[in-house]
Amino acid sequence: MSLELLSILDKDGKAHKGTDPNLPAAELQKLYRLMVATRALDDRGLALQRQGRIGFYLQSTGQEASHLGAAYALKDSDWLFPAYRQPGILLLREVPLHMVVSEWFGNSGDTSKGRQMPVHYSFRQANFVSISSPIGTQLTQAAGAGMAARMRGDDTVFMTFCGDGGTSSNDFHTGLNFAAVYKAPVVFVCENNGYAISVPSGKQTASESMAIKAEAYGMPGVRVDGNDILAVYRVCKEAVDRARKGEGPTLVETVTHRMASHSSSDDAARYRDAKDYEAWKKKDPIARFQLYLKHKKLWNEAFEQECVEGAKVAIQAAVTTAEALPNPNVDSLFDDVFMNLTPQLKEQRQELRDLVAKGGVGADVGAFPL
Ligand SMILES: Cc1ncc(C[n+]2csc(CCOP(=O)(O)OP(=O)(O)O)c2C)c(N)n1
Repeated sequence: MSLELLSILDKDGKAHKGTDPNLPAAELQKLYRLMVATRALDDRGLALQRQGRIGFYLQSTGQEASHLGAAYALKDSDWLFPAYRQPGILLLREVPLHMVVSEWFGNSGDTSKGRQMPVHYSFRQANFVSISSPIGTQLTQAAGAGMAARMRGDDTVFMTFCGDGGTSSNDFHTGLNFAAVYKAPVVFVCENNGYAISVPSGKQTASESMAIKAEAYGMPGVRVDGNDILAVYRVCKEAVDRARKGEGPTLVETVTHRMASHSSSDDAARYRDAKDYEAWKKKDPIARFQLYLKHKKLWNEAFEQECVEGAKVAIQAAVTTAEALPNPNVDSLFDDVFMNLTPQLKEQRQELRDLVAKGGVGADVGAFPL
C-alpha cells in the first residue's frame, strides 16, 4: 500500500517522464472543453440561486479534474452511483443541458418530477443513478449492483463517489466490505476536498489518508492528485480495467479542494483557512490542464474563446428553455407508488386539486435548510 500522491503534471504543466497517457489531441481538447463547461454551469447555477430563481445550488468548483478524469475512464455502458458534486459527468455523457437545468427548477421537464432537491439528478439514459441526500448510501448501492453484475457474468463496471466526510458513514464500511468480499467490479472514488461542510478532513479520520482504509477491506487503495486530470484518469483506468477483468474493487482517493462554499446555504469564509485557500487557487485544475495543452500546441486564445462562449450560449439556451416550462402537474405527486390509488390518496388528491383551483398552492415555504 503506497501513501504516495500520484501525479502526472508538474508545476509547469509538463508530464513527468514516462507517465503521460498520450491521449489523442481531440480527446484532450474535449476534456478541457468539458472542464470549462462544468465550471460555467456551476457559476450559472449559483447565480440563479442568488437571484431567487432556484431554491438551492451546490458547486463543484475545483473538482472538475477529479470527477471528469475518473468518469472518463469508463465505457458508456458502465454505471455511475454519484454523490452530489460530479455535474461534469452529465456533460461527459451528453445529457441534454435543458434536462439538467430543469432539475434545478423541479419543473415538468425534470426527470424526478420536482421531487428531489436541486442538483440531485437522475438520468436513466446516462446510467446515472439518482443522487441520494443521505451521505454514503450510493456506496452500498454500487456494491450491490456490482455483485449482481458479477453473478450474472457481465463485464459492466460501477463507479461511485463520496467525499472525505462520506468515509465516516456506515455505508462506507458496508459498501467496501461487501464489494471486496464478493470481488464486485466497483471503483470507489473518494474526493477528498478538504471539508465536510465546515469539518476539515484532518478531523474526519485518524487514518493517515483515506486511501489507506482500503487495506483493511482487502482491496488496493491509491492516492492521486485530484487536480491533475491525466493522473486521475490514469489511476481510475487501471482500477476500471482491474474491475472489468474480475479482479475486484479499488478505492481511489483524489486529493483536491472544495473551492466554493459547501452549498448556496453556506459561507465558507466563516471557517476556511484563507492561506490554504490561496495555495489551492494556484493549483486550479483547469489552469494546470490548459498549460499542458499549451505545451502540446492544443490551446490558444481562439480555442479558449470557443470553449467559454460555446458553454455560455448552450447554458443560456438551456436556462431559457427550462425556465419557460410549467411546474409538474400536481396530480403527478400521486403517481409512481401505487398502481391503484387507495381511497385515502384519492381523497387527498381531490383536496389538492381543490386547493390549486382556489389558488392556494405555491406559497413561499422559505429558504432551503441545507
Ligand atoms: C447521513 C447524513 N448525515 C449528514 C448529512 C448532512 N450533510 C450533507 S452534506 C454533508 C457533508 C459531506 O461531506 P463530504 O462527504 O466530505 O462531501 P463534500 O460535501 O465535501 O463533497 C453532511 C454532513 C447527510 N446529508 N446525510
